[in-house]
Amino acid sequence: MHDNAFNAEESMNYINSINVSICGHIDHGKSALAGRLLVDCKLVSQKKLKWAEEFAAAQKPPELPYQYLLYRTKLEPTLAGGTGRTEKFSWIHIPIGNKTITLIDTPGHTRYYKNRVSGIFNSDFGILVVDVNEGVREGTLEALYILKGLGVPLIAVVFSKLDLVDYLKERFEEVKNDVLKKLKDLDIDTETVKICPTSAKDGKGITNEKVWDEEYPTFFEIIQGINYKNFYEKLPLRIVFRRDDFFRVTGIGIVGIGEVKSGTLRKGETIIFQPDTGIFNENITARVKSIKLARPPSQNLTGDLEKVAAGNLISVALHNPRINLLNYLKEENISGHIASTLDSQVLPTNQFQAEIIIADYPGLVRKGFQFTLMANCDHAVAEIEEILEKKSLEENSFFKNPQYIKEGEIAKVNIRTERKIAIESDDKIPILSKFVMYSGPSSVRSRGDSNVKHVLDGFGTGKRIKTADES
Ligand SMILES: Nc1nc2c(ncn2[C@@H]2O[C@H](COP(=O)(O)OP(=O)(O)OP(=O)(O)O)[C@@H](O)[C@H]2O)c(=O)[nH]1
Ligand SMILES: [Mg+2]
Repeated sequence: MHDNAFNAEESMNYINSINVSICGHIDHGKSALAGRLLVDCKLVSQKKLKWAEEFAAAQKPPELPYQYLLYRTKLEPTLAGGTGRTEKFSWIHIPIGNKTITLIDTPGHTRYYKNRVSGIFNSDFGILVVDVNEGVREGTLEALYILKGLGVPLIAVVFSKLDLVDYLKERFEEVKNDVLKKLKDLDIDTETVKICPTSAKDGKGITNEKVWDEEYPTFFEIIQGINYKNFYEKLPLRIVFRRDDFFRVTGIGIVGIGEVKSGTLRKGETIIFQPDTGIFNENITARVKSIKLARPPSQNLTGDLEKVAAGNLISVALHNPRINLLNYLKEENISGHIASTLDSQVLPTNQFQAEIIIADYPGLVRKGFQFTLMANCDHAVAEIEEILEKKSLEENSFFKNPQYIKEGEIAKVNIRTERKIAIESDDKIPILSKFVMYSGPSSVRSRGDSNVKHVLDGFGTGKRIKTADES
C-alpha cells in the first residue's frame, strides 16, 4: 500500500462535495443566516466584512450586514436596489474537519424562480428557512414543492428572526407546528428533519450560543452533522463520470475522475459503464485497480484507498485488456457515464414517466414538444409524448389529460429520448433521477466552478418517477 495511505474508516468520513441549498419565502432571512455563519466561522475577510457593514449602515433604514456577504461582486446589491435581495443563487464553502459543505443560497422572490429551481437542483440536501414572525407563506410551500419535486431530502427547518418576537417560545411552537403539519400534508418524512431556532441579528442558534437551552441543535451543528450514510451510502453504487474526465496516464493506464453519488466503491471491484451504445460485442466493464481522492484536502489524504463512499470526488485507475476502453468512454455523442457494479446495474432507457416543473418558459408546452434533456452528465434530444396530469404549485391535487403545461406548473408526463440514457427512478436513487430541460436541441451548458454544475439556462427540471408497469 502507498506510504501515506490512510485507513479506510477515515476515508468513509471524508466527504468532499456536499451541496446543501437554503430555501424559503422572500425576505425570510436565508442570506443573512448564511452570512452570519460565515462571520461566526471566521471565513470572511475583514475587508469584505467592513464593506458589508458600511453598505448596510448606509441603507434607509439601516440593514444587517450579513446578507450582503453572499454577493459575489459589489455591484450586485446596488443593482438589487440595496435591498440585499438574492436574485441569482450563490454559494459559500464551509470546511468542517475533513468535509467541505457547500451552502447554496437560493432566491425567495418569485421573479427569480428559475434561479431558485437551479440552486435546489444542484443540491444533495435542502434546508428550509421560515421567518418566525411571518410564519408559513406561499414561498415556503413553493420551496417545499420544489425540494420534493426534485427528490432533494429536507434535513432541517431553520426558524429565523427569533429576536423579532422577543424569543417568545409560544410563537415559535405555533409556527413550528404549522410547518410540521405542512410537511406531513406533503408526505415529507419529518423523522429526520432537524428543528433550529435562530436569530442572525443576535447571533443566536448559529454556532455556539443557543436560543434557549440544549433542546435544539445550532445551524452549524446541523451542517456539521450532515450524514450521507442515512441517505446515499446505503443505496447501490453509482459513480458519475464526464466524458472529458478520462485520461491515459503513463505508467498507470486509463484514469477517470468521477463523483461517487451513492453506495461504496471497493478497490478491485469490476464496474460497468452506461449508457452503452453497443459498439463492442460485450458490456463496457473495467476493474478498479486503484482509488484516490481527486481533491485531497491535505497531504495525508493523498494515498490509495481500499474503499470510498458516496459524496467523494475520486480518481480511479481502470483496467480492461479486451476492449479499447478509452475509445468508448470518450465517444462523442455521450457526454457522461454512470458506473455501477454488475450485480446492481443502471438500466438505461429511452422512454419513461417523469414529474416536471416548468420554471421559465414564455409559451405553452404541449404534447410533441421537443427539448434537450440533461440527466447527470449525459444529454439527449427528448420529446414530451404525453401530458398525463398537471397542477399549479399552490394546488394540492393533479387534474388529468391537460392540453398544455405552462410556467409555474408541475406535470406528470411521458418522455421519450432519441437514444437510451442512464437515468434512475426517484424511488431507487433519487439523486440520479433528476434532469434539466433545455429548449432547443443543443443549448446544454454546465458551469465548471465548484460542485455547482447545472446553471439552469433551460426552462425547467424534472425527475424520473416509478410507474406501475415498472414496479
Ligand atoms: N431582526 C432581524 N432581521 C433579520 C434577521 N435575519 C434577516 N433579517 C432581515 O430580514 C431581511 C431579509 O433578509 P435576507 O437574509 O436578505 O432574506 P432572504 O431570505 O435572503 O431574502 P431573498 O433573498 O430576497 O429571498 C433583511 O432586511 C435582513 O436584515 C434576524 O435574525 N433578525
Ligand atoms: Mg437572500
